Amino acid sequence: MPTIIEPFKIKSVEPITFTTREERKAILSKAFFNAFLIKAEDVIIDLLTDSGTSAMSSAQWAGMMLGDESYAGSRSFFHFENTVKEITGMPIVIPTHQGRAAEKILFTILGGEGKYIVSNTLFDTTRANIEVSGATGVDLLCPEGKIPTVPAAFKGNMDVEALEKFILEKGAENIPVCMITVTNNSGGGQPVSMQNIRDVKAICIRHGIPMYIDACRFAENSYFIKMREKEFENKTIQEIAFEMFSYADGCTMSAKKDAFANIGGFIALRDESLALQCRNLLIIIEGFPTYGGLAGRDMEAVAIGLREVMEEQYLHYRIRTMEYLTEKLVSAGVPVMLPAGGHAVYIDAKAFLEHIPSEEYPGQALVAALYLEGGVRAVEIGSLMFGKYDEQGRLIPAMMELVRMAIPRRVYTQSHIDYVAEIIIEVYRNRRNIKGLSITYEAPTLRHFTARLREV
Ligand code: P61
Repeated sequence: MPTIIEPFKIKSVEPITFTTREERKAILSKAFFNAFLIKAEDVIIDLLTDSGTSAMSSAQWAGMMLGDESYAGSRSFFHFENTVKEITGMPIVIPTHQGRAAEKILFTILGGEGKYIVSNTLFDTTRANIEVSGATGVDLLCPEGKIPTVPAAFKGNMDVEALEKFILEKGAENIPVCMITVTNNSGGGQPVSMQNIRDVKAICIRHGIPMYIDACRFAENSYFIKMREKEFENKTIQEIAFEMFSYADGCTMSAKKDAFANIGGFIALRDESLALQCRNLLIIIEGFPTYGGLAGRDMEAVAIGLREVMEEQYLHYRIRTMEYLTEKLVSAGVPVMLPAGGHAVYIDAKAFLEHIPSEEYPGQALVAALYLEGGVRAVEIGSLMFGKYDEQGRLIPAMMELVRMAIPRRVYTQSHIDYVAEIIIEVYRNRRNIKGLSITYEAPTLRHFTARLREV
């Protein structure tokens, strides 16, 4: 089979600045071993996130010029609204400036003390918005999703038995929403099957609980369904996505992922009275309902990107990138999440750095080592991001200690990916020399963004 090539040509480029190891050593300690505190200019390959980092297409850039910046009733809003309606089948579309604003609005209304929001796995901003409302976020991931190195087709699935049990235990009246994250970002970018979505929906209907989708990576999830669920092999991505959304009462989306936009998001809904409450809050914290914190040009970019992302040639290349990097790492013995996820490659830092306990943040130690070795910036998804303390102040570690290398969409070429593999493999060879870290400063919520650490 011929090489699967990038399905685009490069029209505009951005230079990479190179640093030496000595320089990176100083940069790392100035940034308190926190990759979020490193200047982007000091990064060679930036795999911190696939969020807002996509290269836009020439069609999107052209759309930006056509953006209608009217305060009310902008033409760009109707383009945006119609596109979301067509893809999701949902009649109500509320624009927000990014995903967490959609979450903030939804959970301010639906959350609150004594409530539980159940999920396969909530991403950190979703969880934070739920917890800020006073509600509790509950992850009910299928057992196979919790073992990084054992492959399975749909490791993002929700544990339906656990869901049923949880509802009976806490009472459906205390569970305002069940939210499925597609793909499951915190659990390795793993997909959720259509069958699982149907099963979860059936339970939700039985108990009168609305089901929502966190749709950031809906197209990547749809592609996995096409590849792995026989029933869908001849369906288009549009058809699969439409069916997925057909089971949902609503969704939130950060358009910074699968819409190839640098900013943007939305809530899509079916319930008019909930929409009214959402819009009232939107006006206070985001903006008028026909722009919700976005410029007209941003809404154009999102509308165009939402269609581009469903092109199969693109998704084929996109998913292949993750597989390609995963294969290289596996052949060198590096412990990675299997199978490859949709937007990122996840290293199992617990297995990579067996000598570093969770209390010394092996994921973050590996993030620091990757930067030092080759200027590659990754993100920890482990006990720094999700760890909590018990009453004695001891760390309650996260379920997994992962390091995510998120691949920005349409940004890096195969040689960049080859370089990343070489750096990881070199770090793996010298892994015994890596030291654990301890926290010297942390914020009360989402501490990983601003935490300061030092070597133990
Ligand atoms: C990411 F280090 N994700 O993956 P917003 N749901 C889901 C997301 O993946 C997500 C949001 C909601 C990011 C950005 C990010 O601690 C971090 O548009 C499944 O970013 O508000 C975002 O969408 C929120 C990186 C967010 C982080 C928080 O890289």
